[in-house]
Amino acid sequence: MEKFSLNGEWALKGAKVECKTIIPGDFHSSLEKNGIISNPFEGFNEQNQLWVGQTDWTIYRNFEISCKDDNAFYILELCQADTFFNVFINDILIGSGQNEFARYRFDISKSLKAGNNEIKIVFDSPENKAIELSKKLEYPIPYSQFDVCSPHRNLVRKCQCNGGWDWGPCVMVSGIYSDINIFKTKTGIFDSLTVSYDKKQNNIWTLHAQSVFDSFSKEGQCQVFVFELNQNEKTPVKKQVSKEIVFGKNKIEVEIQVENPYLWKTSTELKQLELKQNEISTLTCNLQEEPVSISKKVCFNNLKTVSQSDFANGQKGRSLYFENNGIPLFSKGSNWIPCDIYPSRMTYERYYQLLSSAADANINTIRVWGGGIYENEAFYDICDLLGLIVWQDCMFACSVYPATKEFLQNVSEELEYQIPRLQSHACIGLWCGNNENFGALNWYPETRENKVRYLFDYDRLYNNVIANAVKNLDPSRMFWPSSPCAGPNDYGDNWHSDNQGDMHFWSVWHEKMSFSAYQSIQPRFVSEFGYESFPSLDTIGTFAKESDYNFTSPLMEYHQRSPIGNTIILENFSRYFRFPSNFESMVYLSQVQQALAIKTAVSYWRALKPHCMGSIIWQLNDIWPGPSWSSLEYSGKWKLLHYEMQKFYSDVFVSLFIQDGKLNVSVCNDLKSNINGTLKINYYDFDGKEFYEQKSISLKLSKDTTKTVFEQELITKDIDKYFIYASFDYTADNKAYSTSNTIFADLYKHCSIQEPELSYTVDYNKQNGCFDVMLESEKPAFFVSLDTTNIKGRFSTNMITLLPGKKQKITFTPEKEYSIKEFKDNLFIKDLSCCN
Ligand code: BMA
Repeated sequence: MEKFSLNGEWALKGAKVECKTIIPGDFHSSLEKNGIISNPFEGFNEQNQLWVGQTDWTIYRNFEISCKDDNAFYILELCQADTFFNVFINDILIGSGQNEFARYRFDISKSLKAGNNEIKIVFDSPENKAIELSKKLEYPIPYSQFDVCSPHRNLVRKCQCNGGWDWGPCVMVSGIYSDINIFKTKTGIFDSLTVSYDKKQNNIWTLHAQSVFDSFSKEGQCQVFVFELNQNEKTPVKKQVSKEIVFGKNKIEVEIQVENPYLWKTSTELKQLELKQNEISTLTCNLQEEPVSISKKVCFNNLKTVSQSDFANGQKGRSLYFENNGIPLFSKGSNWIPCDIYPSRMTYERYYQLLSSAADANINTIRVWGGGIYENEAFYDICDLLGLIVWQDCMFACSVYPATKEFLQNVSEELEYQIPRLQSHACIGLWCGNNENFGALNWYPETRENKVRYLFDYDRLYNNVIANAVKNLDPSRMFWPSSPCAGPNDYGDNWHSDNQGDMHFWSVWHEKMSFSAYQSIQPRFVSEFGYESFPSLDTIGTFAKESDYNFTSPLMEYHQRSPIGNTIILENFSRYFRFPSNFESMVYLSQVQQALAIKTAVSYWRALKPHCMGSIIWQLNDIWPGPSWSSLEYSGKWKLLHYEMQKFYSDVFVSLFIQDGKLNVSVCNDLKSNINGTLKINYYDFDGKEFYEQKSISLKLSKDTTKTVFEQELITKDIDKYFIYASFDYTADNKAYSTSNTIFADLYKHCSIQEPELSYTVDYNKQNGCFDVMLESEKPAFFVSLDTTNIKGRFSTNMITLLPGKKQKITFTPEKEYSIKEFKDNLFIKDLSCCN
C-alpha cells in the first residue's frame, strides 16, 4: 500500500490572521511561535488567547500525485482531528467530522487528480459549536464549571479539560495531532489488530489474534493473510490464513502457540527481578496480494482485574484489585492528566520523563482520568515497557452527558476506534466508564429535580453504549462502570462507602477535615485522594514576577484554580505548623504539608492490606505551572511529595501512624521474598537525646505480608517533648537494607523544634557528573529538603530526618553539566525550623 504523507507545513488562516502551521500539531502552538499570541502560562496571558477557541480556522496546502491509478482507492485518514471539521479536496467537500477521539477515513479517489491538488480543512470554533448545540437541547445538560472555562464542553467530543479545570487553564485548542496520510490501495485497509492470551499445559501459551480488514472490492474473493510474531531473539513465528472476503469488514482470526514466552511484568516485579524494562514483541498482519499491513506492539500477559463479593468488617463487601501472573498486587498509583495544554508538546521524551519518574517513585498503577484524552501511543508504549498498569477511563468527567441518538452514535464511533487501538497494549488493566458522573447526578439542581430522566440517559450512554462496546471489542478486560462505584450493576452511592469497589476520598481536601480523616475509613481501593501544594520557586518564576510573590497577590490567586485552594493550604499551616514568615518558606511548607497528608493516608491504607489493595493519588502531573495536587511539576521536577512517595511506596515500608491514642508500627513487605531483621523504635527529645527507652524487635516477615509489629498506648507525658524514629535493618535474598521513618506524637507547632545548625559539603563526582551533598546537624532536623534554582536535575532522596552525629549523603544528578560553583550557588536547603 502506498502512503502519501501530508505531514509538514500548512497555511493557517482565521479571523484576520495568517501564518504557517505544522501538522501534526495544534494551531495555538503555531500562533504562539509566530508571535500572534503570547505564552498563556505567564501572568494573565491566558485571557489574551481565549479568542482562538472562539474562531473558525482553515488550513490548506498543495500536494502532488504524480500519476493517478484509476483502479485504486485513495483513502485520506484523519485521527485526532480536533473537533468539528469539513475537508475539501480541490474545492469538493469529501467529508466531515465532529469527534477528536474518532478516526475518519474518506475515499477521495473521485476528487483527486493527477498532478497538483489542494486540500483544505475548515475547523469550526469548538466553543461556538458547543453554544450552538446547547440551544438545540430539549432539556439542560449540566456540567461542572471552573474559574476560567469554556461553556457546554460536555456537548462536544473533545478533551474536556481544554475548557478549563480546577488545576488548569482554558485553552480550547484545535488542530490535527496525528500523522495525516493518503493511502492508495486496490484491495482494502486494515481497521484493527487485537489480541488475547491463554495458557495451556507445560507453559505453552496461545496468542489469539484477530484482525479486521475493510475490503473495498465488491466481489467475494479469497485473500491470504500472513500473521507474523517477532519476539526478541526468538525465530519469528508465521501463520497464514486464507479467507473469502466480503465487501466491508472481515474478521480474520489466528492462534499462535509459543512455549515459554516472556510474560509482561509490573514495575514492582521488574524492580524485584532487577530488570529495567519489559520485552516487547511485534505482531504484524500482512495481506499477501498487496503490501497492506497492520502492526502492533504486544507482550504475552496475564494481567487480571479482580472484583468479588465478600464480607468485610462484618458487612457485605466487594474487593477490587489487579493480579498479575496469578499474584494479587497492591496498586501504588497516581492519576494522570494531559501533560500539556498544547498537543504539539506531548512528545515521547515528555511522556518518558514523567512516566519513568512515576516508576522510579515505585508507582505501579496509573489511572488515565476521564477529563483528558485517550492517550497517545507513546504513553501506552512506555507503560508497556516500564510495567505500569493502566486504569483507563473513557473520556467523560464531572458532568452529565447527552444521550441523543447523534451523541450516542458519535461516542460509538469513537470507541470503535479507541478500544481496538489500545486493546493490544499489555499495560491496560481495566476500562472504566467515566469519572464521577454517576455521583454527578446529585450535583446539579436540574438533575436532582428530574433524577429519573438523567438516570435513563446515564444508563443509555454508559451501561448500554460504552459497556457493550467494551464487551464486544475487548472481552478479556473488565468494564468498571464508573470511578468511583461499588461494582457492576450497583447503583448505590459509593462516595462514602469504604466497603466495596473504589472510592474517591476527598474529605481532607474538599470537606476540610484533618489529615486523620484518612484513618477514618477502611477502603478497598482509593482511586482518588489528593492534597494541593505550590510548585517550587523555580517553577513559580516561570509565570510570576518576584513582585507577585505573595499567596494572595492577584496573580498568585489567578493561577490557583481550586476556589478553596489557598484557604485550605493556609488554614492547615495554622492547624499543624507555626506560621511561615516568608514566601519561600510558605512554598516549602506547602510541599511538606502535601507530602505529610498523602503519607498519612497511604501509611494507614497500606497497613490494611489485603483488605485495601490500592491507592491512586490525585494527581501525578501538571498541565501548566501552577499550584495543584500534583507530585510532579509541569517541568517534570519532583515535588517533595514525589520524593516521599518513593519512600512510602517502597516494597518494604515501616508504616507509622497514631490512632485512637495508640502508636501503631506496621511493616509492609511487598517483596516476593521473606525478610529478616531488627526494628528499633526510638523516642528522642528535640536535642536528639534518648527520651524514653528504645524498643528493639527482631522480625521475620513472610513474602507479600503486612503485619502490625508494635502497638502501644501513646506516651502522653510530655507529648510535645519527643518524636518517634523507627529504623529497620533487614536482609532479603541475603542482601542487607535499611529503612527508617519518623512521626511526631503531638502537633508540630506545639513542639520546640531547635535550629539544627546544619552544615554540609559538596563534592563533584567526576565519574558520573553528579554532586554529592554531605549533610550533618547538631540537633535533629526535620523535613530537610534540598532544592535548586536554575539547575535542573534530581536528588537521590529528599525531605529527610537528620539526627545529630549521623552524616547523610544526598546525590544530585543534573540534567546537563554544571560547574560545582554553579551548583553550590544555586543550592538551598530548608528544614522545619524555618517556621519556628
Ligand atoms: C477529582 C477529579 C478532578 C478534580 C479533582 C480535584 O474528583 O476527578 O475532577 O480536579 O477532583 O478537585
